Amino acid sequence: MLNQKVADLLNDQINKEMYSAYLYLDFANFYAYKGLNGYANWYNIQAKEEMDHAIGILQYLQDNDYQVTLQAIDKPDKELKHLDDPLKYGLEHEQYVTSLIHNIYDAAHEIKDYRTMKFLDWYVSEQGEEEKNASDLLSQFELFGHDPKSLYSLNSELAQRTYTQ
Ligand code: OFO
Repeated sequence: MLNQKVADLLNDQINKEMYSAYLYLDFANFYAYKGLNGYANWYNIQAKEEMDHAIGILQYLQDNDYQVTLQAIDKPDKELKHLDDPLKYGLEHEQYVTSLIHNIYDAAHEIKDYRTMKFLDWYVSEQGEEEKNASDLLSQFELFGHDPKSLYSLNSELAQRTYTQ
């Protein structure tokens, strides 16, 4: 049986992961409109990964006999004007999600819920990778993105990303 507080936090996290997916679809949409299909591709795949994260938590709760309640997903609220806006918001957002995952981890740790801690280990590492990716995307853009030829190459590189489950 899962502790109620830990389980409720996990339940909320499903919504946060779905929101992340929605936010990244919004970023992809912005880039598609701007003609940067590589960046759009990167965020479309990121959105799929976020949905996988949500479903992973849903599955964990179901496997532990918790009755999941799905909540409404908020509208993405970032105003996107400049080409680097999604990259800046993306990094901030990943840092925020890391803090949420750590918060659940703390709650599990406090009550010696080793099963949930082990389950969350993957999410802790994943957040490390995602923060790094988000930070690399931003710094590459700041270094090279203002020159059209370099932006073309960056965009072409991001077009190569493929989705693996
Ligand atoms: Fe769900 O991985 Fe980042 O946000």
